[in-house]
Amino acid sequence: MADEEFDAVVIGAGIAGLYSIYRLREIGLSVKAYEKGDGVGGTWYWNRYPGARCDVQSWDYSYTFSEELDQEWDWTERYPTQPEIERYLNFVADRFDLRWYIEFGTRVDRARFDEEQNKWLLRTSTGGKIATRYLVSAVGALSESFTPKISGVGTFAGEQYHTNAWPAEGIDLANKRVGVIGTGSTGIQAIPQIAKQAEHLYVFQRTSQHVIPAQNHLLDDAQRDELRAAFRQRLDEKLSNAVGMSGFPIDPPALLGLDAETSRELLEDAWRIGGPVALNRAFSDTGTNLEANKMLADFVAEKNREAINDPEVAEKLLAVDHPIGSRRVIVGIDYFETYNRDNVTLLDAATSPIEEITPAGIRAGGNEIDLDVIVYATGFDGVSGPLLAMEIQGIAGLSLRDKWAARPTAFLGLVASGFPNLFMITGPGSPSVFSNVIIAIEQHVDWIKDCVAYMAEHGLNHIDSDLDAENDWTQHVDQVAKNLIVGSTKSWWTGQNIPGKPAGLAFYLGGLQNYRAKCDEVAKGGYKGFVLRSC
Ligand code: NA7
Repeated sequence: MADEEFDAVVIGAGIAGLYSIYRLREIGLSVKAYEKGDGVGGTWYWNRYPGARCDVQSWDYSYTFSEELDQEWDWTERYPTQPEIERYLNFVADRFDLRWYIEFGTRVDRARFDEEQNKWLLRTSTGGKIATRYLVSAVGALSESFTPKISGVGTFAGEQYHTNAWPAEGIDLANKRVGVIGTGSTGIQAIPQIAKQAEHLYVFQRTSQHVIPAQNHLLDDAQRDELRAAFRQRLDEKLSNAVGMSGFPIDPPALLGLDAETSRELLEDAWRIGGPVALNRAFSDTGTNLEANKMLADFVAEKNREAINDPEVAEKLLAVDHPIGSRRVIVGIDYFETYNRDNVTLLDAATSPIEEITPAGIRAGGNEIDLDVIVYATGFDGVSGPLLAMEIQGIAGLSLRDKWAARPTAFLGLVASGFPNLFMITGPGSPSVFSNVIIAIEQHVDWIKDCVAYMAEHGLNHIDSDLDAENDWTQHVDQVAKNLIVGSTKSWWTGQNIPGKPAGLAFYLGGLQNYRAKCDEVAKGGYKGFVLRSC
């Protein structure tokens, strides 16, 4: 017997969870959200490491469902910091009275679909037994952290932290020897800040990265007013392009087609603007043509080289083995300059791999580095990881882990066949964080809300995806990616950052606008590809 029953349960109170509560309440459902953290924010609640900020511009990384909200909120800088985004999400929760529906400090541990009742039965970490007709996973794509299994980890005498579980009160790094493992987006944000605090910082870099300086800046009132006035125009722009961002170049030229002077001028212009969108999207061919891609990568390396004093260090930092954009392009702030500090040492974890953790520090390439603190900036078991962290059991007792043993799949990234009435936001095969995730989330949630409303209107209460439709969609996801450079390198985008995880592109790369059109077409066609019925 369930203790409580709802029309819809939302798992997570981050960007997706908050918006789901808002929309599902709007159509009159009884809604409850469970959130393992003690506050709202999801990713932006947990990732409190020094330097944490979003690599999407603040005015794009904002909900669009309420123009009033847009007009009322003041972003202070171009790329918002974690504390500011957390404040924003708290503001949203209060502004729309959403907190009331959230049970904090409560993890959903198990979810079992009961075919007889046509309901999901949940068990929470606080012992709650909950029944719900619809289950909405808003667990986020990057909420299950990954820490590599390194022998001796338990013997270390100092402190160890994953960036995703940074204590809210901070860590005193003064007079400490700190080792950072990992140079993805997180490491590259954290390293300059940790370097300012630590006695000495050792960076264990296994793969060097393409990094584009953010050219971050504060926003003044005039800029904010301009952004506010252009709300509608910016929204139209976000809805019309592949990545859900405004100010996106509409018809960029091919880099290979330009004479040397013009291409240099455009590259320099994009560099001055900063951030990945300006450079990565300034040309039509850098995402598909390896020669054009290399030209762009060479330009980025040449510019970054200017920031590094020591040519040997520069070589290690800039010898990137993968095309630019084939994994997440990283937005940096003072990253390369940090290696000019006397208290920062770059270690090559590719040629001298980390062998073990010892009581005194890290042994790599035969050398032992003495440390007081080890920071794991080693990323996430992306997209499927947070879902599989729960025990989810669908039709005929099939576990989601077994269903996804070969590859995580779901029709449109929304519903995995055999797991009816479980809607996934940013699920595998959706555009998810490949685009501006807040716009992707709004699209997903709006679609789910419309679908549930349609079912109610038509006396239906059970939705599953058709296995053939799901398989066709997965094939389509792969087909779309075939000629693209993006996603062609091993990373968390392909699941290959996790030993033993099945490889497979986690995202639909065909563009958010095209994905939206496909979802709308499916809905208009009576939810073709889904099986809807009444139980
Ligand atoms: P990422 O991008 O997955 O980066 C993880 C980093 O950790 C990356 O540099 C890895 O090197 C490194 N890593 C992982 N295991 C090891 C071991 N055993 N030894 C050395 N180095 C290791 O995660 P982030 O948190 O930085 O970013 C995730 C997303 O958050 C990002 O894409 C944005 O969307 C926001 P590798 O490259 O695998 O050689």
